Amino acid sequence: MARIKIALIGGGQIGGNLALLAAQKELGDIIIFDIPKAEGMVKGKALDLMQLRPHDGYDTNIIGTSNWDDLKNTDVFIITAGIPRKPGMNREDLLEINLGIMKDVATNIKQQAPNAFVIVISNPLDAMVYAFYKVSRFPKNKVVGMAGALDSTRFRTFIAMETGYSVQDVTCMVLGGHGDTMVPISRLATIGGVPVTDLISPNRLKEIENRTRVAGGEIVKLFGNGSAFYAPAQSAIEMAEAFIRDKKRVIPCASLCEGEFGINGYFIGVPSVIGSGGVENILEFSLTDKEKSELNHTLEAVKKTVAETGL
Ligand code: A3D
Repeated sequence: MARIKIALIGGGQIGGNLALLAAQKELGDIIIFDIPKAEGMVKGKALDLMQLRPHDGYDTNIIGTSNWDDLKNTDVFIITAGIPRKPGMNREDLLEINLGIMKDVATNIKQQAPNAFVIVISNPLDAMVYAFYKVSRFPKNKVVGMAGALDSTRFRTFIAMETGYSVQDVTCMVLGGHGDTMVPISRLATIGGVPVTDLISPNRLKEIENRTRVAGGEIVKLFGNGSAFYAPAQSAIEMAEAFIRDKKRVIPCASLCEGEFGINGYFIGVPSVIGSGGVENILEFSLTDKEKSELNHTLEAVKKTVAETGL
């Protein structure tokens, strides 16, 4: 079988880490794509990564390019093209610039690889994945946004930090849009199967939920320039691996809802099954009245940003 071809559109902070993680997992051959002005940078990153391979013997090829023709028949795209936040900005402030970039990227991907599976990371996430879907007209199962995977791993981290127990045993999910209105579902969070609600006081849990909602901003403030990249990269790699290895992972992702959770026509964070068919299913479950109203609130925020795309 030929090796899978993975293209990273945008070779910046997240793009570089995506390349490293994809190489270490030997997910396939990797192409780091960026604009002509950044071609030297992505060629350099590719060469540096090529020289890392002999240590552990990763048999994967990595190239950098700004030529769309090199991306013909790519199997998996992960898109980070665009600009990240600066302190004081919210994700919606990125819309105008990143929308123009996403339209260009979607048009080119459609031309080069109409059957690919596409993971969008660029912000504002829920609107960017919607824009990619509208412009490319890809089937809905082949387009997904990475956000819930990251928001959930942040929630898991804070619960593990609070209790001192292993992150490995913390499971939880965050639904909704990738913004301050996201919905951490504490009711279903567990540590080794034990409900978190029995281990952490309601007030403390609320503080952890709130920290999760603004966790991206906490890092933006610390960096002073740019946003998180290690955990976002790993979150997207989990999704790409689920597709490439047909793992049927259940991961909160921005998937197109057509009636699920009462949502119609919007990409928003919901538990999604990812396998070789792309987003193969969305797992619906009963929400409490409070969770329903929080999900409606986050949906309104997503609708507002999507409306601003004019698509
Ligand atoms: P950065 O390091 O600036 O990398 C972005 C790269 O995109 C740069 O190298 C640009 O040159 C490149 N680029 C710009 N225009 C194009 C184009 N037309 N084609 C190809 N490449 C282009 O940013 P980053 O990697 O830190 O973040 C990338 C994006 O991810 C930003 O929009 C962030 O806001 C977003 N982000 C999303 C999450 C989510 O959880 C959804 C988390 C963190 C960052």
